[in-house]
Amino acid sequence: MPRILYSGTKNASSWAFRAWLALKEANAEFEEIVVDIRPPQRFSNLKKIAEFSPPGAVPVLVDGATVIFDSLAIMEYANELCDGALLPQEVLTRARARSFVSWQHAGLSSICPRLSFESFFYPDKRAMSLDERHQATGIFSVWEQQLESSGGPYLFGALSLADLAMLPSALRLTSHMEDLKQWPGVSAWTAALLSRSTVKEWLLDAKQQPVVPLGDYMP
Ligand SMILES: N[C@@H](CCC(=O)N[C@@H](CS)C(=O)NCC(=O)O)C(=O)O
Repeated sequence: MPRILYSGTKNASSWAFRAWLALKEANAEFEEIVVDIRPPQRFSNLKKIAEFSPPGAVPVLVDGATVIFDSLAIMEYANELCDGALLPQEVLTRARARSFVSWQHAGLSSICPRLSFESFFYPDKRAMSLDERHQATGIFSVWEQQLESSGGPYLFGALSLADLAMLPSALRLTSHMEDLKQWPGVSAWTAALLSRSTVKEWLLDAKQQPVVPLGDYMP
């Protein structure tokens, strides 16, 4: 039975991006159906998703007769499909990697809704407020320390779900900073992620989509 990922508009759905990336990096075969989540069609499209998936949101993976909803569940399933290759093998390191995934899944910081995933694709970026800059630099310091302790190139050495979960936030936060001189590890980490063929494939498509404006982008 086929495996179908109901994904989202590529320059608007960071949750779909995470699930899609995990499946691709696990070398899992799947068909993709992109659900247009831009208003106004967003509402009718998501209503159709709600007919088979309780949250009525994307991403959703339909694997045979099983509906797997929520990006985190799909990412964990992708990891199992590749025999755990997307999480560290050592139990404590694995728990720590899951902390990063959970931190992101729980919202990471109040900066994320204000600098949405869509804003990464805006040709003109607004300046961050002092509070946003403070929050962003706090997150950068955590990434920098983690990269230092693992030795890189990814948060836990080899690529893991932690990198895939954090990538959309890393893109929007780094793209709003003038430079990353203070965070050489973060700079190398984002470059390593951006050079992966899976990431390139999603972003190439995302950059071809019409920009999705959000009214609350300007402070
Ligand atoms: N916790 C969910 C969040 C999914 C989510 O919010 N998806 C957005 C698109 S990126 C959506 O479909 N929103 C519709 C809604 O919330 O009604 C996940 O990780 O999959």
